[in-house]
Amino acid sequence: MRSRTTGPARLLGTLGAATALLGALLTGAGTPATAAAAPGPGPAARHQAGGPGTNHAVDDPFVSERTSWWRHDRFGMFIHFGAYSNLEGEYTRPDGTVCRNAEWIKRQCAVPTDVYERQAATFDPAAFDARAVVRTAKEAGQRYLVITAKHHDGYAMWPTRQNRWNLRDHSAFDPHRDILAELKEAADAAGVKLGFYYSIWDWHDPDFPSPATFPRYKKRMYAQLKELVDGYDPALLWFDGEWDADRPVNRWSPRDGADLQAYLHRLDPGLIVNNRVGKKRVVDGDYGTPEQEIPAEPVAGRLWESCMTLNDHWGHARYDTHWKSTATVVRNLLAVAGRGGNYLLNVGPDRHGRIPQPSVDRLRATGRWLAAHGQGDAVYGAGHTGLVGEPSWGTVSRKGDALYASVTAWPAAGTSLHLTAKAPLRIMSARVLGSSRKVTVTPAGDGFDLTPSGPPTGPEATVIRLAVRPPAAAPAGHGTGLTAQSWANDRFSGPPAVTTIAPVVNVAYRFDGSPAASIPADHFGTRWTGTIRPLHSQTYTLTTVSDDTVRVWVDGRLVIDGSRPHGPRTDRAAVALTAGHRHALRVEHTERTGEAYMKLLWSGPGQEQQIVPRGALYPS
Ligand code: FHN
Repeated sequence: MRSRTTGPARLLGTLGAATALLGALLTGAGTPATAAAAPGPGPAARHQAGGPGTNHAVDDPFVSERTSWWRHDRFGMFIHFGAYSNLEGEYTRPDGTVCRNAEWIKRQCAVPTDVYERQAATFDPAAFDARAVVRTAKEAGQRYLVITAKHHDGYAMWPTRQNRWNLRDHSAFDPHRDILAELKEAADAAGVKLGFYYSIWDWHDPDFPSPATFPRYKKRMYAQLKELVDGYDPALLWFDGEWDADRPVNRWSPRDGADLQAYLHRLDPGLIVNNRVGKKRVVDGDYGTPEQEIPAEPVAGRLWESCMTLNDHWGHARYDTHWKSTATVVRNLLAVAGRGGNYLLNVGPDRHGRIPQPSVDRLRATGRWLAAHGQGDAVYGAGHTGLVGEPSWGTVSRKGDALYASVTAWPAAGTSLHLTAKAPLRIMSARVLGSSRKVTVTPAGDGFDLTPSGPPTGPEATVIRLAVRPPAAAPAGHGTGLTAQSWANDRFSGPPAVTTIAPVVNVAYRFDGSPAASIPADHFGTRWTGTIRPLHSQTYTLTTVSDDTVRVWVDGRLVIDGSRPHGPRTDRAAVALTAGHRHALRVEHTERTGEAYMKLLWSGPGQEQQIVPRGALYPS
């Protein structure tokens, strides 16, 4: 976030035994990059596009300071609140029939625009209490908030100067109030991060539908985002409405996403942005956004956050009483943390601005569970271990030298829970959080049997804290990176135009960048050579994120072959490496035309996914 006072913001007039396996698990699931669309709007003159020599990758989101709070906090509150909330999920048509929907009610119920605008003019969320909202999030253990600043209906929840379709100029709400400013003030006071949801797809803006006027819409969108960043200093922006849609046709392109990301990071280098800033691809934004689902394992090549409703609607629907139980919420949160993700759980305030009591009750109960017996340690600052397999009886997260086995299927008396080790591992002790009952740990087959005694501590989950001694590691490396040779052609022909030492393999040239100012943005190639030195003897997963082509050799063997030109995608290879040994490494990337990316990550038992760090890389 911006290094500025963040006081009340006011809008001025902002991984058992390693198996020796060297093979390739090529998973080239990818979608071809779409052609570069028309350049984005001419953002303000002072924000020039990058151009040749620009690498838009500013850091590794898996380990950077910029994302550290987000990766630690794990659990956020989503708030869907807008003009649609005023209808509370129901629209009675002139013929007396009732149509039900929440935040999509205007479109799904074919509410005529003038009728929708008239109802919005009566919107008066006078009971919206920012401190109560933040208090509810804190009590839930939710450490960041993401509120809809503008949903698909285009209605702005702040006093934007770009139109009069907003809570200040088009409602019955007190024109002296600004709910985003109130929320910013309350969040700052409570030490809770604030983010804004912003829909790219806009059903209301008259310039959105036509190709001729879409640039004018984008210019207004940039201006609104600048108002939000300058006026409220958000920690993150949660884009949505990026997909190819109709009514109105959504012309948002990968190029638009690239331009917008560059613009936002020039506005605020500390900003975190989700993948819907572009087209929800592995190269867009800082993290993926699976919705109403939890990935079965860590997501290749990127951070991720599952967003979910508490009932079945995002916006308020007064008839929807299908609430998730507290146990479901807690178990979802533990599963998300154990797979290295975040959980963004939604509330939909009613037309008065109040969070429904059933939401508040479940959120408070979740917070009480997290606060009890240190059970929150299984979530906050915890992540994917890789040292053990994910069991059928629950989930396991890791925080330092502790594993948190969160049991959701408690064993019958005298029976045990099996934990498969994926690397040499010693369990030094085991105890149930919230119980003095004994837990016996017995080496068994490919891992350990945990035999607890006594009953579970509750219906949500019972957490067994295992103090572990992870596999011995080689001394830390002092690598300086790889030799990087780049050519102004995609055939590596002739002498390289540029040779440097690249600390890591982490490039996002997008549409306008290239390895050097002397190399044009299309038809170039880079070869990284040197050695990679792991700390552990184990099977690592090497993951590449690339566009247009990639090849990776380890100890002279081709382990990733993405030589057919492709759009942004991930490829993976399982590679056995020896602790402290310097394995020969060669990576080749070429760019034909359009956008270009190349990242090399690793993960494995006890190694959370990250871009292979500089200390493990040595130049040829
Ligand atoms: O269309 C929206 C929907 O209304 C809601 O905002 C969700 C929340 O992530 N996002 C879109 C559907 O993917």
